[in-house]
Amino acid sequence: MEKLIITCALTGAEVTKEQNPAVPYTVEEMALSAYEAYQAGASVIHVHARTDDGKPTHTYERFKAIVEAIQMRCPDVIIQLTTGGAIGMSRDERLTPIQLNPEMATLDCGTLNFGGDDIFVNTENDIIYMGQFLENNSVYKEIECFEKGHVDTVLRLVKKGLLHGPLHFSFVLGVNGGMSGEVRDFLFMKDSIPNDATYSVAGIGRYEFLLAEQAIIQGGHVRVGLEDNLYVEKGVLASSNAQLVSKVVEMAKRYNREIATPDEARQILKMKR
Ligand code: KMH
Ligand code: ZN
Repeated sequence: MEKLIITCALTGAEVTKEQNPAVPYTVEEMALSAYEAYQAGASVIHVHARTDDGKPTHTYERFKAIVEAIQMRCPDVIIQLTTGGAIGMSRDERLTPIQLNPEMATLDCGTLNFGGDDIFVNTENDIIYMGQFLENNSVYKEIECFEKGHVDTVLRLVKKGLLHGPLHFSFVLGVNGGMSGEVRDFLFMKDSIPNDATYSVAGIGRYEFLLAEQAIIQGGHVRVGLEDNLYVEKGVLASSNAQLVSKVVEMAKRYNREIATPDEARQILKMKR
């Protein structure tokens, strides 16, 4: 089996220090958290930006500061910038960090409820516009699918020649409003993508380690991190992003899956630059 690519989603846009004090906000906190996660075994760091007091922000300057601080501590790690941002941001605002010419970025591939009154809007035209923007700038896409209809949309757009491979999916399962993260949900998603596509699984909340284990067994890849889940086990807050990554590394050892370095991850994902 291929080596395991671990992505660490440091902070997202929704979770707060009130929920878990380890959630990073400042540039320094992000860089340190990324470094610890990288040391623990993460080869990809998924980045959102926050202001020092924790509000989601999506400015070029803030992303630049975060990217430079992470690159200083771990020069070879793959930095994956979000184009999802936070609920309510416009298409063009969401593409702002792409001005930094990142190696990889997310492309969210469908609209869904996001808890309460929130709707995470990704219309078909948004997907085409943002997807083509990434392709035209040679930014590797990680295709975020929160339910099976999102996978179908991507495959249809690829068939029409509007989006292109390599196809690397991220199944984000367990969002309030999206598909749940039971094993059968994951298997359905995994079996719905082309044989030559790659995938990673991000289980939200209590699904994080259940789905990490499934992905390890099935030859997929894994995303963990405080963006997705605040607990290292039921009722016990994670002390850091690295602790969540370490738990996956331990799990992988039990199934004899070796952990990919960033360069090995680039090869597995067929990233060219
Ligand atoms: N914060 C969510 C609304 C992504 O990073 O691409 C969107 C999100 C997805 O986190
Ligand atoms: Zn994200």
